[in-house]
Amino acid sequence: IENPDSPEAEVYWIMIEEIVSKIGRYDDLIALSQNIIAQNPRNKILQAYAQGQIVQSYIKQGKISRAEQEVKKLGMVTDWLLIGPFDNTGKSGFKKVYLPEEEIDLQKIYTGKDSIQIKWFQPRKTNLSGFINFDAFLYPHNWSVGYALTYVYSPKERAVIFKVGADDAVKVWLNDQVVIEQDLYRKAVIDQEIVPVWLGEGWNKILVKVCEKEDSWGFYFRITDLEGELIEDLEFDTEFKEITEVEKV
Ligand SMILES: [Ca+2]
Repeated sequence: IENPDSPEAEVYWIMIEEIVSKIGRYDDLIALSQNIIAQNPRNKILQAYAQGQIVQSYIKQGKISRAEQEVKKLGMVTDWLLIGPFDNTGKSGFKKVYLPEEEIDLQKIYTGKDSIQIKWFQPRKTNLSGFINFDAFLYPHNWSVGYALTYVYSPKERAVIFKVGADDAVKVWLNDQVVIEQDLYRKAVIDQEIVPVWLGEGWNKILVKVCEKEDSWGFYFRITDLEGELIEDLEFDTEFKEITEVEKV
């Protein structure tokens, strides 16, 4: 890809990715990806795809510590509490307001899908790629709804961009305001949804709802500044926080 900012670049990239990974030439894919990133393209989606490909290639090669180093450059949010499953029979769950949308009570036991007793919990170990894999932690998987919760601390108020990819339908609240709402059933790719939001000074609450039909289930979540660069001074924590009312834009 000679010019990463050309409109065709993303299409070429997806084709190249597919061919090269099919024949298992991960070193070539890593070199190609590094080349794109080194050109510092204005096309930040392509840059993120390339960085994601470096991570995936190292995972496929079994180079776990390299993958861990590289995934840090994407700024994936991996510190979450989870709860689920709630019911999504016939894709009915997206519009249903389950209790985690109305209250956060980390000790309370809720009644989920099939009358299962569930509560918020911290997953033991999240996926190396930054994908929050609900399949690994919530059961039953099919026709289910899961929630993830985290708090992000910003030392000042500022505009940032939430970049989310989900399998399948996804809804995201920032400080109890809906900022992403996508009732689509599809595979997760990083940066499917890109939305500028306003973080308040101090702790901010992020709640993610993901509805599942079948097969894989989960989401990617990362935060960048408006130029697509990582923000170094954000902190994440899953202990309950009272959110003070912040002004929204
Ligand atoms: Ca799915």
